[in-house]
Amino acid sequence: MRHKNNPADLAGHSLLLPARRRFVRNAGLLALGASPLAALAAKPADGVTLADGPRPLVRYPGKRPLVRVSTRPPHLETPFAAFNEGPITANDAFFVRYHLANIPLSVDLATYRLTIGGHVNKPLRLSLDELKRLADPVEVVAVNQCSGNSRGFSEPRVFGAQLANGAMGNARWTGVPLRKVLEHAGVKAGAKVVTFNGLDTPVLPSTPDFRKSLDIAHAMNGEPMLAWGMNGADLPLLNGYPLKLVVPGYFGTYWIKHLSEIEVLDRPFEGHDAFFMTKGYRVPDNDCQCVAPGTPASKTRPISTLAVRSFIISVGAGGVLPAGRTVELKGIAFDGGSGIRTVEVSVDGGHNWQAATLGQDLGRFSFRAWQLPVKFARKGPAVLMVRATSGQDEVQPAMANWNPAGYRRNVIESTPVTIA
Ligand SMILES: Nc1nc2c(c(=O)[nH]1)N[C@H]1C(S)=C(S)[C@@H](COP(=O)(O)O)O[C@H]1N2
Ligand SMILES: [Mo]
Repeated sequence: MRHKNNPADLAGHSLLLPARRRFVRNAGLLALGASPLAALAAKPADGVTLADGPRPLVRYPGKRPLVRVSTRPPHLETPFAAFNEGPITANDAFFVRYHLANIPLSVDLATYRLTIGGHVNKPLRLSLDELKRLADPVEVVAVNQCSGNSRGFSEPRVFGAQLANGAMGNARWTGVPLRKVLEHAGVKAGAKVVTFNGLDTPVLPSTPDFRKSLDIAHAMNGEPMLAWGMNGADLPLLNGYPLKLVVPGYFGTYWIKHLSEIEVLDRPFEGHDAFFMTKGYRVPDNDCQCVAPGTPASKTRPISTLAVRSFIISVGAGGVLPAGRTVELKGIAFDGGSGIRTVEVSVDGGHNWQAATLGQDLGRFSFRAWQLPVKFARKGPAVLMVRATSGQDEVQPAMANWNPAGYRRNVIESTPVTIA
């Protein structure tokens, strides 16, 4: 059976489905503007029709029309053309992903508190203002990408939300390093992992809460951040207002939204609460994080860093480019934190490659813009391709790596166009 509306990112798990009923009650509030824009509902919003059918644009509070993946809970993709606006993704265009139907529809800062507890000397209970005063604010530009971004192109198909390429975005995050907050609480010797939870909850006790964990060394290395600012504004509600864990270089699954609870453990994170670490969001435990297409993975580990990727965004599949004139091809590239070394473009289906010019460096966790002027001599069909190499010499594969959950896709993209 296809899990057409299954909100889970998890291959083959339908346990979250009962959570829908509660959302129906909430839907009237949050989704005031969520009725599909009638005129747009019939045709795909972004030229992509995956096997689940057309993907209409829908409008939610604080958002421009986004591509609907599912509504309960909201799962929305950025229309791909929005990436053409520059290497920073606008807040109102940023994708939205939830696992649990009971999501906060508003957060009152008068009562909101972040608790830090567990294996610490001094448990903390902080208002947002207290958190902001705890340390000097820092900023990082970093890509938040869903593990299942582009999953819908997996061949053979895999379970889970059938995503195209819009479950990613790049923003300037403002907050305080997680390390500073943990230092204030005083992590005790023997600490192993730090767990994170947000204000959204499951409807049924049998549904695990959405909690994630980081090893203590990672939590303390200065990179993970508790962010309240996104591109100079408050976080949009749907992206985790008032506070989000930002884990630069790591997949979005770790970036807990509406962050309200941090707990330090002196033991491994296990059991029902650890479902999204021990059962979900796992990849084959090997270098390519892949298996032969259609086969199960015998040994898995939690997903971690982003794979190197690049996209052409100035023209999409089926686009038309002029012959005999210079055309500026533009796009983006990113990886899990070593930065982008080179971007190469082919306009002849992968026979010849030319180096593109890289745009401004916004930091090693950011989208890196690229551009390349090209001239097509002949009219007719052409296949454009783009391939990035990371700072640690990771190159995108020519053939897609496959795994049962469709995670971490980073195959070299091909864009068929017509030269006219
Ligand atoms: N509280 C909470 N945080 C969460 C999730 C969630 O379901 N609940 N989903 C995670 C996943 S899998 C992704 S891809 C990102 C998406 O972030 P965004 O909705 O801000 O784009 O949020 C992460 N943080
Ligand atoms: Mo995700």
